Amino acid sequence: MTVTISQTAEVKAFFEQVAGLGNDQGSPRFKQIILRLLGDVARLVEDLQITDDEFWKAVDYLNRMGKGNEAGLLVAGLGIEHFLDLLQDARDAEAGLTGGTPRTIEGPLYVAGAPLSEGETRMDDGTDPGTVMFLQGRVLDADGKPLAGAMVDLWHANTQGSYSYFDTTQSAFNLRRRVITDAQGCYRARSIVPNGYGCPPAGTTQEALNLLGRHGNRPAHIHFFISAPGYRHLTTQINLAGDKYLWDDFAYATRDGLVGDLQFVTDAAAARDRGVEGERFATLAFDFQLQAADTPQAQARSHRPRALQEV
Ligand code: MBD
Ligand code: FE
Repeated sequence: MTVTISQTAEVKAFFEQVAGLGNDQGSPRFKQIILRLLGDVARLVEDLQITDDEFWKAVDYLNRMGKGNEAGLLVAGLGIEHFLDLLQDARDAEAGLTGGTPRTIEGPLYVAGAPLSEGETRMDDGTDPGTVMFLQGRVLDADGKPLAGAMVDLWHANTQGSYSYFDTTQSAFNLRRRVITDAQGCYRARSIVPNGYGCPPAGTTQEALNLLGRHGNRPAHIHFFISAPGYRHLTTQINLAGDKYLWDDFAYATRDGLVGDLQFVTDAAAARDRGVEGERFATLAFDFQLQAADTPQAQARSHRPRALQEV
């Protein structure tokens, strides 16, 4: 027989006391969340008959996860960050907010304060021997009208699948830039073709994925924050066609409408025209379409705590 006590008046009253319901200090919202969490954890422990060893292993896991700064990676790998997108999509559909480029997860590797330029930029510092990539496109409104002066804030990994700042061997802001669209709504970036990301093999996220029988890889991709006054902030990505993980992404970020098709060019004259050494480079064209903002807050990204690199 499974013994349960979580629904008894005594235990409920105890958790209410723990959650601060008996005082008028603190935050009512935080109290509400903690009360719910305590009750749900208690039910989980009872229903699955969580052993002491399992419980304390989980507590130790959380300590180790935090020490490795992997909480953001775990919520991506467990599909919770993607679930938040699905929930927002459903709320938008309910509210009649449709159209535009689909959103997808930010992930844990953004760094604020990247170099800012008008119209075009070069993202790589020249040290990575990857294939040169010319990325360009337009930012459009819901009717397809080009938006001049939009902010395109983009970041991606190097050919090792690593991101500058988190990979301290890369130069500051390598492969991270902000570009303001020109009068035709265009942005242009010269960079290198990225490789997919893999979770640190010895980290706590991979440890959990192993117990789920899953890998920790993402397809090659480029992240974007797109914003413009009067329009709804867009967090999204281009995931690259041809990658073996395109539709087998450990973070579930690939979505219809967010697949980018690199065109590889082998042409010595064209390479020389573009200032590329050798004869091979790649191009990628991708337009973004923004919804109109229905509130001022809708124009801004979430207040998720993010890394900020001082220069
Ligand atoms: C990444 O590069 C990423 O985009 C996500 C979502 C998670 C881990 C690494
Ligand atoms: Fe990423």
